[in-house]
Amino acid sequence: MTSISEKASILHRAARNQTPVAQFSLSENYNLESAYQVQHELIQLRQEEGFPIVGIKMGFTSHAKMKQMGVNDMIIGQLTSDMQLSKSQPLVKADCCHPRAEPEIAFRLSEDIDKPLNAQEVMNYIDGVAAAIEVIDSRYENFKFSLEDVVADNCSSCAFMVGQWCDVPLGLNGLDMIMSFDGLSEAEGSSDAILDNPFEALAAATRLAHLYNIQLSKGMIVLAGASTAASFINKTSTINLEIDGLGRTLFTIV
Ligand code: OOG
Ligand code: MG
Repeated sequence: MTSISEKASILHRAARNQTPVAQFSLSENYNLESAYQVQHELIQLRQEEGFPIVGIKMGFTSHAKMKQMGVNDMIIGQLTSDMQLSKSQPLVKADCCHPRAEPEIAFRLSEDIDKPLNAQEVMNYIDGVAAAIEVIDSRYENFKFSLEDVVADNCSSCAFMVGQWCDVPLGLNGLDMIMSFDGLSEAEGSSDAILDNPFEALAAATRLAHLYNIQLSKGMIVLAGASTAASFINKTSTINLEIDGLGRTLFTIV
């Protein structure tokens, strides 16, 4: 049985050395509560390296993602500054274990949120929406995990790129999302795949953040979760995401 702190330091080392480890759940039982405690300690280690929290991410908000990973519950993870790719900054593949890309929608918080809100209410707490690509990279061997394992591993968070912020539209339904690898369509989805309405993902984020003591502060970025299954980044050198009415974002891989 490994302690909370041991799990956090094993996962932190796995990420920093690009060496996946065995899932904890194969050798012991632990619950979601402890898994979130591991996540908090893991994020603490990143902060001690000088990387503050810049946002949060939702996971498994679409059927495509749940089916791909064999889980059926939503999860929340935390994004630190070292994960955010700035404009024209490439993703360094050698810094990852087995990265995958996901087409997402990002929100920017215009105020602190300290209570659970519904999909109507959250619209008053954001001042920007953008196309975003998330790079996930499980620190577990073969990208396999239980719900507790993936929560402990900060929901496989690795890197993300956010496009130009747009004004908040009244609705985010029916937007085509097309992710291309080197100019060829790799994954096509609709914003409807994200809980039938991406604002629902933001509402779910306020609930989970409240439940697991994660702060939502003004200026933070919230990733709503992928609308399609994730795609392995193998020999790809450019990833582009185009969303109807929200513009595009892209980055290169070196
Ligand atoms: C967990 C992260 C899921 C999403 O957008 O659904 C996620 C994983 O699949 O490794 O980021
Ligand atoms: Mg994601």
